[in-house]
Amino acid sequence: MAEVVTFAKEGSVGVITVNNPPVNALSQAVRAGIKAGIAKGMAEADVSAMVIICDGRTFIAGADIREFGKPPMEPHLPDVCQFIEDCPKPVVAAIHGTALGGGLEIPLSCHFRIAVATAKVGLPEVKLGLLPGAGGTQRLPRVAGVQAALEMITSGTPVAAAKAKAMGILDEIVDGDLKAAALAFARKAVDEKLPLRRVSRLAAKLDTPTVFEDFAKANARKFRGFLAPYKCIESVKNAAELPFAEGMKKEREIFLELQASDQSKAQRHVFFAEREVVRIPGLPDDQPTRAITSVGVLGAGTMGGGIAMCFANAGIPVKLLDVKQDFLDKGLAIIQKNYANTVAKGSLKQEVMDKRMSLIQPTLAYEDLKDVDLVIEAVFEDMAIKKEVFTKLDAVCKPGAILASNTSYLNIDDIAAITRRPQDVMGMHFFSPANVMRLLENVRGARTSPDVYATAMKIGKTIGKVPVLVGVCDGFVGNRMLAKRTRECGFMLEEGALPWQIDKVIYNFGFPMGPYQMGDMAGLDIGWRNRKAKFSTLSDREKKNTILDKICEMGHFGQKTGSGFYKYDEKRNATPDPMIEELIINHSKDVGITRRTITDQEIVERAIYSMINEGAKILEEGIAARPLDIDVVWLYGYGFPVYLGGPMFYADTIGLGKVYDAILKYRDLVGAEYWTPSPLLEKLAKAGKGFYSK
Ligand code: T1G
Repeated sequence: MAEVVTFAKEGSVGVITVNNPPVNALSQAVRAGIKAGIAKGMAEADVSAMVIICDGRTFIAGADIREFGKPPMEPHLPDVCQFIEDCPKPVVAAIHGTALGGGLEIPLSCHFRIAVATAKVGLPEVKLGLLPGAGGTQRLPRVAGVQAALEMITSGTPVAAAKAKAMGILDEIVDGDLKAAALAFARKAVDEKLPLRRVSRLAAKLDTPTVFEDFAKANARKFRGFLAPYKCIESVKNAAELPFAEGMKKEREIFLELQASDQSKAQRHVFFAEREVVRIPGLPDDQPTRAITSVGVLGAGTMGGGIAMCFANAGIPVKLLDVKQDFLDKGLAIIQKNYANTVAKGSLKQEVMDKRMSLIQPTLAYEDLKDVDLVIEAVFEDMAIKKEVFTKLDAVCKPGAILASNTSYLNIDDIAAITRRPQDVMGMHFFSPANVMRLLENVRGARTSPDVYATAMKIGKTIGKVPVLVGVCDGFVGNRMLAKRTRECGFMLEEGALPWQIDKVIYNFGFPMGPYQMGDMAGLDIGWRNRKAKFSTLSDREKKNTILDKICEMGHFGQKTGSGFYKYDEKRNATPDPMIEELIINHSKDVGITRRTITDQEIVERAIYSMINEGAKILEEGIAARPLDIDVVWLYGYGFPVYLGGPMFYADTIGLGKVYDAILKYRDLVGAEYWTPSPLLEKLAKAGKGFYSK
């Protein structure tokens, strides 16, 4: 295997080059190689200074995350950093790409730091449920100040080189060849006897005496439920209050505590899952795909407009078709408003908005879709209409064009069957708002060809989505599992819970909001329409659970009508509605259920374990290939808390044995019709295994 770190002399400068593709992660060999390089430069009399630089597309992108959870191997990164800082000869870090995590902690322990203008530097450890564990929380405040360090470390967001220079992190922005500039800087440091800036000897400037409390308070909502951000604040506080060595010692203790935490294990799982999910088991990574250079979108409504924006944002021209001009006008007006809002917020330039708008061409004529490579239909959720649309598309679109439906639950195989090209038909289920939500469920039909769904996975990534490949069933993966949570929450309303209790429990579990607040926001009429559409498939008890029907029959659809499960003031602030409480209590009487106290724990178990059990059935049926597919659906489509890793990872964390026992408990309480353990879950639980530890 090629050496991951080399040492070479360029005149009197020792150049330490890291070459550990794909991102120069700080594996044990890289750490040892850097330390050996510094030792070599120190020992050789004709070496007067050193440069640390990287081959490949980026400077070091951090510790090797794959090593976490394994026994730590020397040399430990904090020690390598200290070794660099203590070097009596100038050491210059030469940065390109993204210097992240340990990849910034190494430069912070160097005496000088230079970068190309396109470089970015950051400490993203918090996104992995960690904190910078090699001096980042102690050195960054010393060069950039406490407030800036708190912002960088708790957000994990990298900063561009120019801003990093202004913050005092970088000494120079380089034009032209980075290595040549680094050699020149190193020689200058020697010739001009520049004092070696050892960051650990600087003081961390406090912006205000209460900066830490103020920062924690100001970010409470964003940090809700997370452990790591607060530990980051604690460690930066140590940098301001303790001698460097003590601060480092405490940083290490906190790092090890976080690394061992369930939250960090979950967040590291998510990091790899969102990269693994686009790989389709059984298909080679280089599976041929079809070129998508132009797209047609049918339906200029909320979903169609959002989908059109996704492609325009990626520079792909879109033909947006609808049946009436005023539908098109309305749709384009909404798209225009969405972009204008982003421009107004300063996160989109006007000329970019204009370019994107120009890429979206409205049309009333199917004929205009004859040359597109992909069509995504987002018309009314009615099978007859879908079949009519696909018949027309099949007649108009060129051979090889992919025809996709955005349906959230209708059967893709039935739609494909009315075309002459079932192998080119699939589902591409976007989540509302389509231009914002990152999840894309790519639904492969029984006859969809592999290169078609491989194309959908690839184009999904191109437009910035996290695509998950799923199979055909009612609700695919996300909505099928959501239906179980909805059912159980509806039953608990009948049995003794109230909407606000359930919402509080689900919110405190870590979701952005509870199911009833969510329903009021989306519009109860949507759920009501779905319930009526599926009424024949419901069980007797579900049919008799008419709480939602009663609320909707009064015209209470939620925020948009001023009341739903909650009452809303003019600012849409929600308060529990006593009328709803009375309606629910009377409903329990009507269906002969004696209300009882429902504990918060029961709410968590019935809402979440019902989904876990359904997820296990989805795995058994092959609707999802892996548990990580299900986790990614819930993380990116429904706001499942990332620090729990998704429903299947969470199940492993609490233990499938515990989940299984609870399922048996609810089978006795609620009925086997709803709570029969999935055979896969039962087998894994009895074997003491998990979905991930087969
Ligand atoms: N360790 C191991 N593998 C990594 C990795 C890492 N740090 N970063 C990326 N990879 C793999 C990734 O899994 C993928 O593998 C391939 O590289 C390309 O990545 C002590 C403790 C650098 C911005 O959190 O943000 O330092 O799927 O698809 O879109 O204080 O990777 O091809 O097999 O993401 O161009 C802190 C994490 C670590 C940075 C590049 N650093 N990485 O994005 O490519 S903790 C991070 C990224 C730490 C110290 C602490 C991105 C990227 P595969 P990719 P990309």
